[in-house]
Amino acid sequence: LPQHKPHIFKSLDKAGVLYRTKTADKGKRLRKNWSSSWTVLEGGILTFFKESKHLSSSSLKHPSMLTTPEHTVDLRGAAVSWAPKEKSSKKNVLELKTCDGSEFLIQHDSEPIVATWQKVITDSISKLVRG
Ligand code: I3S
Repeated sequence: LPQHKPHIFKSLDKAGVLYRTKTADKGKRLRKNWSSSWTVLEGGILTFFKESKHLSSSSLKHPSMLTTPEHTVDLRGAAVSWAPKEKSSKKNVLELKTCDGSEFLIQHDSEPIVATWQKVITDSISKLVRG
């Protein structure tokens, strides 16, 4: 895994599978479309990769599909918090708002997993503020 490309993983903060949906794009509300996603936090950027159902035979023939980000979120000026109840009927939901008016909901059935993501995203945002 990381051994052959250590420079890429040097500043990896966290990675894992989360459930997520984008709910706004530059201020425009979007219809929710929940899906699971391989999620990577690295260097102030949160990247949601396409979900594992895309790891089909075609993606094995075209390996670039395996690494195509679906959303790349710049955390500079972003805010993350526990989502208010009315945002979703799901449990353990985080709301991430970017400075350009995009919004995401992030969820996992495990509370400690979501709490850990909240902490690492918050830490990353404050690191960006400090420069
Ligand atoms: O905020 P909403 O509209 O209750 O969100 C639900 C919808 O996105 C729904 O899809 P349809 O609009 O195709 O019915 C999803 O299946 C639900 O998961 C969404 O609600 P939750 O409470 O799970 O975020």
